[in-house]
Amino acid sequence: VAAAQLGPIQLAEGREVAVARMVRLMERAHARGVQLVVFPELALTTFFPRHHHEDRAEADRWFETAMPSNATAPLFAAARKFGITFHLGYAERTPDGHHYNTAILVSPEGDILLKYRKVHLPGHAEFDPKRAVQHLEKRYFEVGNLGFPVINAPAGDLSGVNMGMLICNDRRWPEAWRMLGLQSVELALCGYNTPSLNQSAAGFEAPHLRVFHSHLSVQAGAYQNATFAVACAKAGTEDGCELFGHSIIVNPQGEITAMATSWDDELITADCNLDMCTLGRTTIFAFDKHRRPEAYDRITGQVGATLPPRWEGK
Ligand code: CDT
Repeated sequence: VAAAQLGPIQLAEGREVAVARMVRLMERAHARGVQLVVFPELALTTFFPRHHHEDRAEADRWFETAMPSNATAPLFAAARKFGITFHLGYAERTPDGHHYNTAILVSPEGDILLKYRKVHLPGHAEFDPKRAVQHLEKRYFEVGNLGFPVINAPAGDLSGVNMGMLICNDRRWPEAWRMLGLQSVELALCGYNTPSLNQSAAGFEAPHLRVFHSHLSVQAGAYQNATFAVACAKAGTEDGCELFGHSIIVNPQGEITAMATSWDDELITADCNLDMCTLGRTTIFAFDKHRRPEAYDRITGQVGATLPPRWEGK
């Protein structure tokens, strides 16, 4: 598998610029024997939720209304030519006018094997004057309505791999990973766009910890659900805002087996022996033997945290 990290895509650059770069990455992937390529979240354009459009309809220009489209057809053609399965993140506008932050998994034949719409939308819905850079995902996207699907589908030499998807902020939520784990996921695919600086003006967070938290989340999610994971970033300075890159591939032990080191277009690859998923799922994380859902009622019954009762003394 490969994570095809993308360097920045500037505001003025059209989809054809990004797609041409992505096709070049697929050529390189093919030359290296890769069978499945993961592209980032919202891979076709700049990370537009950093820009405020008072009129939401103006943001429609960032959304795809068809997949494939004229602009994305070269990706599908390259997949067919090279026999590569690929994962693509993009902004989706449905025929009935709904807007989602979406990812698809596409077979070499061009079939959409799986579609996922982002559930955990970070940021805010209204312009925030305290922020140097906006993060308006809650303005432009609706919460995904497809759950966390996993599909058993052919990939490369294998007739069936259990594959599921998360998108960016989802990777920080153990509930999302567990939804995949409960469907025996073997390969979790996740695209992301994460700024190097926390712009919420709510306290200092060192840039190196931002990368650490991203890796920590993916490594923990992979380990606790006995799955491989590919987390693929957009990287570098886009519209003056820095995205931290550091794409990784992680094995079911939670180890990083490949990591991007540039802030540019970069292909990282790793071999995934799916037998490695067996140890975790038959021993420490044998869900059927050890999970206790009757004790987890707060996980689905509650959104925010309550306060614990006060100890009253003896
Ligand atoms: N794209 C995305 O989900 N990014 C978030 C950053 C949120 S900062 C408001 C992330 O969790 O990486």
